Amino acid sequence: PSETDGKLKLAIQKSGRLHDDSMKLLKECGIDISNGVNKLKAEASNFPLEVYFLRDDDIPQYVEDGVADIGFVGENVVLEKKKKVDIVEKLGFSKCRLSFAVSKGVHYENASFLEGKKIATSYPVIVQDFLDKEGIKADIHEISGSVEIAPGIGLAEAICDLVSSGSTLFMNGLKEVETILQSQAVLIKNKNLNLEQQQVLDKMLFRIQSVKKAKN
Ligand code: PRT
Ligand code: ZN
Repeated sequence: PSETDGKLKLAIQKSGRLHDDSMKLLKECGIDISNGVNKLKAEASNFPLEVYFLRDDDIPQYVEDGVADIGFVGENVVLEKKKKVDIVEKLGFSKCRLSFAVSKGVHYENASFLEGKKIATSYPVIVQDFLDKEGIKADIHEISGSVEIAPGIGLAEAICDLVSSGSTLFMNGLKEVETILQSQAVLIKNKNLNLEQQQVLDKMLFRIQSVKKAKN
């Protein structure tokens, strides 16, 4: 991590499902972020924090490299990217699950259904880990979006995708059959924070925990 004037560098999503709740959490922690979000970075006016706005997929790498000291990102992304960062705190927003789904008419009893099948997913690493653990051999097709259309166009017999309400699966004639990960936004940190950076992080964590407690 760089040693610039004791400011902690936080990476958050530039736009998307995590962005608003990430900004809201900072606000609830009493941290005022001055400039708009069209910029790459912004500074807190009343806390030693600098905020970088990035694609969520890039956040684990930036934190591993120490370009950012900490980040707010989905646990699903942290596990998929397999970067060397520490998960410090669950943040309580962007809750979802990573699940297998099949066409609604298909009979699925357990994971052995997947043996020899084609699986479409944007999470090949997490899916492969699951298959290995279950001793199942299957053919993973990585696709970056619209995973839920794969069974309908004959690309795969099963998909593994993020689910929150379940309505996307339903609208595509699919049913959720197996959950392999419960996810939510988490705070990750670089493994080599110096004492000063760790102290700022501790101060921030204390506030985050107070915000979470107030909501329960
Ligand atoms: O541009 P950038 O790369 O930063 O963003 P992105 O498009 O990759 O990610 P984004 O903003 O879509 O999601 C960011 C994070 O939000 C994810 O990594 C998850 O941690 C979290 N999250 C929570 C979700 C969902 N809920 C979710 N429902 N991410 C995606 N979905 C999608 C899902 O893939 C499916 O297409 O929503 C659909 C299912 O939703 P339901 O409600 O119909 O079940
Ligand atoms: Zn992304």
